[in-house]
Amino acid sequence: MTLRLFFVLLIVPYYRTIAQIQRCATSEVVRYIQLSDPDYVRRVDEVYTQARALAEKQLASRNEDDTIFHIRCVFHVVYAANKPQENIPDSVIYSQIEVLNEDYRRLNADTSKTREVFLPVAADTKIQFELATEDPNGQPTNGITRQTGNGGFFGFNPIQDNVKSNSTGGRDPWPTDRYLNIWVCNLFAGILGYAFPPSNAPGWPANASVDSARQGVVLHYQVVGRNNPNPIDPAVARGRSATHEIGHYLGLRHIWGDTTGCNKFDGDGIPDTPKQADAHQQNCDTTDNTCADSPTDFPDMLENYMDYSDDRCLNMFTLGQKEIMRAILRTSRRGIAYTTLSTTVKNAEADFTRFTVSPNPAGDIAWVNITLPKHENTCQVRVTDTAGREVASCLYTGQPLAIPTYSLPAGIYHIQAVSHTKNQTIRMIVNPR
Ligand SMILES: [Ca+2]
Ligand SMILES: [Ca+2]
Ligand SMILES: [Zn+2]
Repeated sequence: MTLRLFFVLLIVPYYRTIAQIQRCATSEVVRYIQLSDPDYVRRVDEVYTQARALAEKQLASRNEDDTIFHIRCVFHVVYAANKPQENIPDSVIYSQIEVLNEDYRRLNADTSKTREVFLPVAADTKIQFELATEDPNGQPTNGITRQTGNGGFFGFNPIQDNVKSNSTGGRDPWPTDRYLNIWVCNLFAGILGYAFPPSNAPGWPANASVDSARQGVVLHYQVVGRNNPNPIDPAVARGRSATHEIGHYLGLRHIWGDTTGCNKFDGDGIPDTPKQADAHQQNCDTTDNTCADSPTDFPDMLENYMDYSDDRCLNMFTLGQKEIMRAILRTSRRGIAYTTLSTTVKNAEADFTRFTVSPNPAGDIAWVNITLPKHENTCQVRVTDTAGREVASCLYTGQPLAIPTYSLPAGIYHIQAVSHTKNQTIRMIVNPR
């Protein structure tokens, strides 16, 4: 099948360097693992196939999915003791989170540069990022760890993946099924970053993936944030290496499909990204049109985050890419994000005529009653704890809805009801028993 072919073809080195900068080494590390673990490719293929099926279903349903995914991130800054500049300040990491939230929510200032022909497929992915507030032991944290490490004379090496373990001079991850681990270090040979695509197929036992301890993103310390005190090059100084690598981590492939030429299958496997013969290397030439598409021929989408273009030309993900990433967040990366419902509603009158939870404080069961707006038959009801974790989610269909509260720990919960025109949240208290 075509996805397997993709990886076989990957054995041909495809990349060039931009002024001695190698934008991303993800394909190289995947290819390398394939040599020692042939089943890795099958697992990645399987996950991608499932994600594509889910994504196609969502695109076809035409129902806007209002779920927002909030990804918990931890940054591990691993620096050489004699190179304090590698120990980037917190402010640079905050800037990186800001860039990610702009790019993934399509709030970036340069959306205005997206060419008109691509506006119909430009996407707000409704994926957000935040620094973890709780460490794996339940203790408060700022979501940043720092430690001295030793990547050797040339820096850490993507093929050895040595930044991800204390035993190899790096730092062990936090549980990769609960956090997006982002290692920041000096990377070998001017490589800006790399990431592993998801390989934990849905429904498998936890940790079934042989490389769960390696899941995450690695970034060169000089490409983090857009206020980096030592940017490696102005071409990549807007924090978009992280946008690109997290795209891989959430299942996306390079837009040109990692092999050169037009006579290949559908490249990245996503219909709304045009065919493209090769990566754009620091090139913002909007006249480029390297492959004929049918029925409509589009120019190359060099503003796509999954190309190798200059940070200054990148400004969009597509709807197809969005749905792949969201499908991955519902399956193999399910544990790393919590969800909320979008607070944007189409009607200014957001509250329901009636929305009650009783008793409150709750007994063993709390009853939800809602008066649905005219012409609406259902609304979604979600219960989340104060950390934003969803504890229940159901559809209200006009009948009183029972929320079993006897199994919930004591505390405050948010009950949010969302219909097409209304969006309201009520606080519910569960007392200690
Ligand atoms: Ca495509
Ligand atoms: Ca074209
Ligand atoms: Zn890449």
